[in-house]
Amino acid sequence: MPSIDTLAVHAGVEPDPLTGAVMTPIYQTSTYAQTGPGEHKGYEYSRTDNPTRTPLQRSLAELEGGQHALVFASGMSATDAVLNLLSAGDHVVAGDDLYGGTYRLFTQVAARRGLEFTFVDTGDLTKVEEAMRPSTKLVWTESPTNPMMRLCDIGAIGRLAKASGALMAVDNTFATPYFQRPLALGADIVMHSMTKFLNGHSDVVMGCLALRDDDLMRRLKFLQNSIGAVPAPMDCFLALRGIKTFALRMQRHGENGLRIASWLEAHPKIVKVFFPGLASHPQHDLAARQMSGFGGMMSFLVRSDLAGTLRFLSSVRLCALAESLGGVETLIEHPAIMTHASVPPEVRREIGIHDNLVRLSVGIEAPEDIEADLEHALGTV
Ligand code: P1T
Repeated sequence: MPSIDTLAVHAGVEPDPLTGAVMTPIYQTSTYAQTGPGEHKGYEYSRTDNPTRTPLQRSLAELEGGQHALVFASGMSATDAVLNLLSAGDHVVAGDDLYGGTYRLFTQVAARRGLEFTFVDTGDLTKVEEAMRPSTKLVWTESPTNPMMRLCDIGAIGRLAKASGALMAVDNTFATPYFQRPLALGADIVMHSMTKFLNGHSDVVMGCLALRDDDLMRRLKFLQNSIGAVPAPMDCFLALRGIKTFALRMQRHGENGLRIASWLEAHPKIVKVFFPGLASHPQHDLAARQMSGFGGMMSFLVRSDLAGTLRFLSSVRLCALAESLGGVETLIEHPAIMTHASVPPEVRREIGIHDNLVRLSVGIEAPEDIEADLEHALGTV
């Protein structure tokens, strides 16, 4: 199998059959002329399939080492498609440290449809095992988690889920297939917010699911078409273009991530850095075993209170103070006020989202310039 560097450039994409165009055209059409009722070239209606979306889905399947992939209008709608495999009364074991929007979808939307959730630290296998019920149909994990950067043993949880007849899904947004391949480790479904590293340019909102099993694909494809939360052709084009440089970008995110995490850890204004590539991370060994690198995401505690932390965040110039992550530019944010505001304060405190916690998505700029910006802003603390 070609390396991921080659897959990023070529997987799924063929020259356009009509013109030879090397870049997949933007098929900005909702419908397709049929020669007779039901006689068509494989495309009937763009909610169902679109020729700019098809190569993107093939590319993502190959990048994740899957057989299939489906793209959605956002990461949240990709997650919702997985939840729609379940019925009222079914039970989900989910990580207790998740993106705030995922927690909101689970507790405020899916729970109203009758799904039941137990949130546990998926880094503790015993807790996952204890949470399983006969009605458990899905184990949902993030590894590393957003924003505390905790890991779970994907292979071990995959075996546990399989033994209970449940599906295991991994939100692989932070690690990306460049550093972690959950399907090969034993997961059934990989989910991505493609808004982040896969597209990489902070100009598209999109989600995807990658998987191996044909029957599961048939069920999810039915849901993709039935619910209709599909991305537009233009966005599929942009994502295809973003993926061309995916491997290069991730290599640089990884190098910069390790350097900035070490720099922060040595800084007197920083109490603690959460980054799986640091020897101080409690799951560093698991990270080294399960991942081929550590990416560019980290969080850290500023040696200050809320006011000092907000002063620091308002003082950055190069880093963008913004929600989201995984763009070529460095993004910094305050989880308690921004991305995880929908998690109740007592739950936030329990998982470690304190008022002095900052999350950093290290971009591909020169690392010394990122350090200089952080140094300047930390001077206000
Ligand atoms: O924003 P959307 O494309 O719908 O994806 C949701 C999502 C799912 N999973 C993870 C791990 C995520 O980080 C996100 C989106 N996260 C942010 C916007 C954020 O700043 O954390």
